[in-house]
Amino acid sequence: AIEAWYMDEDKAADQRLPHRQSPNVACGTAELQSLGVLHWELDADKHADDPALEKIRQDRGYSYQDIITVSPDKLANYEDKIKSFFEEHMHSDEEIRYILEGSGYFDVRAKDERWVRIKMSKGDMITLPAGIYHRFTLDDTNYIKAMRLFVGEPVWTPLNRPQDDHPVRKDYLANFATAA
Ligand code: KMT
Ligand code: NI
Repeated sequence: AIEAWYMDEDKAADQRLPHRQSPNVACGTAELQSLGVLHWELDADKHADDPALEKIRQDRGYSYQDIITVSPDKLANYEDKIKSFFEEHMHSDEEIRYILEGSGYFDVRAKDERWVRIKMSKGDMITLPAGIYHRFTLDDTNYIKAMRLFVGEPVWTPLNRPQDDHPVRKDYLANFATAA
């Protein structure tokens, strides 16, 4: 199941650590939804033939899919990729990931600029809306295998912050981030 929390401010510590505040400050489903972040829990062992996954793909128009494995020995240019995943960025389209094995963290910016860390593990599927500032890191297991989905031909290009004048960023702010 997905769990999310507001991060601590310890920027010196390893990005792969949980970075919880103490005591923990949870970020619930309703709050994630208000940022435009949706998630589902599926049976990852059935991902090759799963009516529940098929329904989500149909409903949301996710016509493309592939599988990415992020680990030191499975991903080409691992160090560069890890670095760019963790740069704060947005995309002009949704970022959709379905975790098949392993685990990792997606961090998203909440309305007040605080980071919310979303723990994703096997069976968790998430969509980040176009225009939200976010980043990704492995956790200390250094391994994740995920399905990437997309509406139409995929565009993975990260648009690093700041993107204040990007129309997709403006749309995002109009739709989500200013509504309390
Ligand atoms: C991304 O865009 O940040 C990734 O694809 C990370 C690996 S998928 C969990
Ligand atoms: Ni991204």
